[in-house]
Amino acid sequence: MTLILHHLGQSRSERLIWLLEELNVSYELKRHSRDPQSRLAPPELARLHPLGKAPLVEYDGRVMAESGAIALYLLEAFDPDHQLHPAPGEPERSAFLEWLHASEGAVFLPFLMNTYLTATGLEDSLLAGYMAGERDKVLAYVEAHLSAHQWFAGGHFTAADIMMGFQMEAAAARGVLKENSPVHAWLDRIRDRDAHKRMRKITAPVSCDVSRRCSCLRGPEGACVGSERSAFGRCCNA
Ligand SMILES: N[C@@H](CCC(=O)N[C@@H](CS)C(=O)NCC(=O)O)C(=O)O
Repeated sequence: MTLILHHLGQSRSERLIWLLEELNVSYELKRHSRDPQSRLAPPELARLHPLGKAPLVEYDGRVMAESGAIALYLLEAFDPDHQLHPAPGEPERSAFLEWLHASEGAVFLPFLMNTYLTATGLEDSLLAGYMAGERDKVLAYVEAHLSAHQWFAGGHFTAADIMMGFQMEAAAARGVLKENSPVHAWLDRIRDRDAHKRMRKITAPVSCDVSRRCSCLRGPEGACVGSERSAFGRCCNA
């Protein structure tokens, strides 16, 4: 039975490519491109799942959405020895679960809102001020945690690091991390993993010069008309 992962360029589906690479599971990757103007997912995804977002996984006759839920599902199916997810009752289980879910919850929201508020010219609004405060609080928590622990679950690399990776790489690329932030050393550690390197090769857009940083050229409607600086500082036209 083939496992199919639907991947959208520059999206959270990177997490699941990385996880599947860590697990050494064979899978089929179906790539989808964002609409160049709206940056939304193409209609093919809405034909598979009502929310029409990525990632989506097709497996065992089912279509599943939500990166965190998919990650747990894949771990239950393909990580029987609990190499990447502490078993119930293990001491690192609670931190593993907290960070696995915080990546889409407490951590993601302020960053996402910040992007939307800036894109719509509301960066000086009351809401933007509140969200900046939430983002700083979240980052301070992440930094305190990574000052005391090598990995998000504690002493071992787990899928919680994979889930947090997408957000922390974006934070680094946007320049919101302090120079002495312990997140930098953690980023070095995750980027040193073979499966992460394979994921980066798989996700690099074809028209992307990964060594060059570009600025986004915006047209009159604010839409990107030229090379766009992606969340990871790469130059992408895809
Ligand atoms: N909470 C969901 C979020 C899914 C989501 O919003 N995916 C974005 C990509 S990062 C997407 O598909 N955006 C395109 C769209 O909304 O049309 C998850 O973790 O999978």
